[in-house]
Amino acid sequence: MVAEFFGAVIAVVLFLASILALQHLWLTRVHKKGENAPRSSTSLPAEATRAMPFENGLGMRLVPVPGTDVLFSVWETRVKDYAGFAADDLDVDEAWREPMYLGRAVTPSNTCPVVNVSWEDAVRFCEWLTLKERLSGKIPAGAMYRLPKDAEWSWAVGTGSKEGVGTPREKARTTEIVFPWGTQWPPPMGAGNFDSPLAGDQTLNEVPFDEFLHTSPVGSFTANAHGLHDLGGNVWEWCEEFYDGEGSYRVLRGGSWSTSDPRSLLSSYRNDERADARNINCGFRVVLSGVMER
Ligand SMILES: [Ca+2]
Repeated sequence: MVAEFFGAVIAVVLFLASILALQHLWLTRVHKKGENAPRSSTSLPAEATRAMPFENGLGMRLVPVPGTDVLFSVWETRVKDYAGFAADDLDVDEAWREPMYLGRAVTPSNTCPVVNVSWEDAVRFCEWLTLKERLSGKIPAGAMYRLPKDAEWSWAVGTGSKEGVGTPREKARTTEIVFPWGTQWPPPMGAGNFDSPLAGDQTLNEVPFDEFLHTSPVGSFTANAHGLHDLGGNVWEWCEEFYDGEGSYRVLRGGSWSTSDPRSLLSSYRNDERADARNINCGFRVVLSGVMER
């Protein structure tokens, strides 16, 4: 009888402790999300600023980036954004749905960046979104969503003013050591979602660099000077250009959750991939053109 009583007491205590632990986890998450969410937004794209992003019909937030005449999405395109496209277009390839790696979901929540989308898929998403938002009056008739140009992405990451002319492959040959977070190597904690171990630093070999096994919800890490999240890490981001100026390979920038090599994380680095290839570490970010005065 006494043993049963104490058993019941222990069960109740364990139950309460687990409730408290869950509540703490939930509060931590909410707090973290709140820190990175822009405080206000506008429905008028031409009036967007860093402090007051344009919010489109999918709830994407877009901000101006000096040096360009486009608005940049502050986040990579999320699973839930892409799901809207897939619901409207039955020809969309299914590889983006619940991709797995090493027995775990690559995109465990619908606010993670969508992966397994080719350059061609991303371009079709932009065309779909443009049409949808023109019809609903969210954007003017002359405005258009598209992938960032390679040079625009450079302005976004902070190297735009330093780049000369040339193909993306040629521009990748810079010797300057600058990463999306600055000049430190290894990156400071909280700099982004990368892979562990980070090559070149043995002290980090035993320690996961971040809490995420694969992709992380967009906005989990601090924004850069323009208000953009995850330029370094999380997923590689398709850009509009050909890697060599022509051919069948397109540019990818920024590294991913599976990147640990310092060279691949340089702001100047360009990855390249066939326009029809789908990878579990590749996604994209959109820009909105045609709404700002040059
Ligand atoms: Ca990225």
